[in-house]
Amino acid sequence: MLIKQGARHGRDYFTGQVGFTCWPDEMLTSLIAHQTDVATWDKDLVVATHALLVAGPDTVIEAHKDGVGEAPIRPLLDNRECLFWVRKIRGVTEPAVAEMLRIARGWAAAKIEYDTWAVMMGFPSSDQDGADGKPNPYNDPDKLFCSELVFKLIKRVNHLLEQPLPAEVLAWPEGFVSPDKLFDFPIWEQA
Ligand SMILES: [Ca+2]
Ligand SMILES: [Ca+2]
Repeated sequence: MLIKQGARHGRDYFTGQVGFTCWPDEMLTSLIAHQTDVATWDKDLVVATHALLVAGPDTVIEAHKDGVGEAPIRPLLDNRECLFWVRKIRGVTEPAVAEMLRIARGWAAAKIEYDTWAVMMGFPSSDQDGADGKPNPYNDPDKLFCSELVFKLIKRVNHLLEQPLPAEVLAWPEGFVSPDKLFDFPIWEQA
C-alpha cells in the first residue's frame, strides 16, 4: 500500500508517475529480489520487483501475467501486503505523460516476457547486468516485461522532458532493466 490512509489522485499519486511494488511475503517477489539485488534484499530492505505507469485516478498500465494492459490501482493502494510507491520522472511534462499513455495503450495487446516459470529459472537480470552495454541475448523485443515496458515509454518521450535523460541511462540495454535497476537510475525527482 501507499503509506497514506485513503491515498488520493492529485495529492498522493499522479497520472504519469511510475509506480513500484514489492510484496515482501510473496514468493515471486522474493525470487525476483534475489536475482536482481540480493545484497539489498538480504538486509531486509525493500527491492522494487514490479514497475508500472499510473494511467489515471483509477488505473495503472502494466505488463502483468496476462500481458500488457490496464488494471485497477485500488488493490495497490489498499492492500497492506503490497508495498507500493510512486516516482515522478524528472522534467516530466503534460505532453510527455499524454504520449506515454497513448503509446502504452497501443501496446495493450503485447505479450508478457516473463512468467513465473521463467523467474524461477533465473531469467531476470541482476543490477550489474547491462553495464557493458551489450544487449540481453534472451530479451525478446516483441514481448515486454514490466520494467522494460516502463523504460521504453520513458525513452520514447525523452524529447518531451524538460531535462533529457542521462546518456548512460539511454544507452542501458532495455533487456537488462529490472524494476530495481529502473528505480536506481538517476531519473527521478527528489521526493
Ligand atoms: Ca522484451
Ligand atoms: Ca538496487
